[in-house]
Amino acid sequence: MVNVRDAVLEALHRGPVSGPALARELGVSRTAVWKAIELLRREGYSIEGEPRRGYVLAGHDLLSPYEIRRGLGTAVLGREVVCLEEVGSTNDLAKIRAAEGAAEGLVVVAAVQREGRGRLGRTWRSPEGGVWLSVLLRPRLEPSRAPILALAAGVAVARSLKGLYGLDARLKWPNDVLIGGRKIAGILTEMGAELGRLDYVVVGVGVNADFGLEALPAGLRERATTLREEVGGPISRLALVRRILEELERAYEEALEPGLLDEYKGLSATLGKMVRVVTGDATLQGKAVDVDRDGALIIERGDGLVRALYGECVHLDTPP
Ligand code: BT5
Repeated sequence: MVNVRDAVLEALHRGPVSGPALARELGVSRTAVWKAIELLRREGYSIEGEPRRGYVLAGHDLLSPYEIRRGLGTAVLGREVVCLEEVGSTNDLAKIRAAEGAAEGLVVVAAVQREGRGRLGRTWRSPEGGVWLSVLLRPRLEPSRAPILALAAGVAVARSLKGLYGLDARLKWPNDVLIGGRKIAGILTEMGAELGRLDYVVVGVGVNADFGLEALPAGLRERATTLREEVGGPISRLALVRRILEELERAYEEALEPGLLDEYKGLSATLGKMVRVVTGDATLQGKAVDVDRDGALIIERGDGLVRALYGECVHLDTPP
């Protein structure tokens, strides 16, 4: 038996259609069509009834597994999609699902995160209107090579913002995404390893998308920006989620090729700058001169070259 709701939704996506025509096409009663329309309206779809054209699906930005997967150009990412109105952190949920054995390609999306996380125990503000998502990967990689996936994710987000909005995103090492020096997106990569083997990598991506700066705390507004501010109009989270998944899949496939690292370096806002990188026990200061194949930042000091594998990077010649 056809699921009338799904069939009606699919038909509405194709274009305006009258109730009687829909009923005929689906082989169900007009009441069944009408009930499906009401159900979809309650779910949040805006469906107008126009005298001549029939039912018309108006613009919407619903984050649902069906909408995200519809026309999604990926083979692996998004094989399973979980959408939530609210969650603590999409990364935490993806990690729980990873431990339970979920397959590669799981995507978790939330409209709001109550406890969005940044790197090194920091907080990530995640108000309504943003794109907050996590992707589960199960790469065949040495754990020590995992950081390269974080760089690849940065490249993927930069490509998405360029492709959809023509914005010139730059990457602050390791992978803050900046527009005009202000942070628009952040990436949190977490891994699970066992016996020297990577079990999973969860790539969490947060993009300040369809909200204004006033939704962020005053202390962040100087250093942050959002797509709504940059583009000057509403942003479709749905289109952005799809694009990010497509670009993530592509960058993930290319992660081990030298071209990706070159592209990362070309997008870098850090290389060539004087930086200070605070790692757990050391502070490294000097000129950022390179990023190596493990994703480490190479810093030139008076006494030679040093590597920073992780840490908080501050650009010293521009305001942080
Ligand atoms: C990051 O950390 O930039 C990684 C952020 C990853 C967020 C995604 S959302 C989906 C997934 N689920 C999660 O729980 N997390 C991931 P870091 O480099 O540590 O930057 C954190 C710092 O950025 C904070 O200390 C603030 O200064 C600043 N910040 C916080 N929220 C921000 C926002 N919405 N926009 C710009 N800057 C922000």
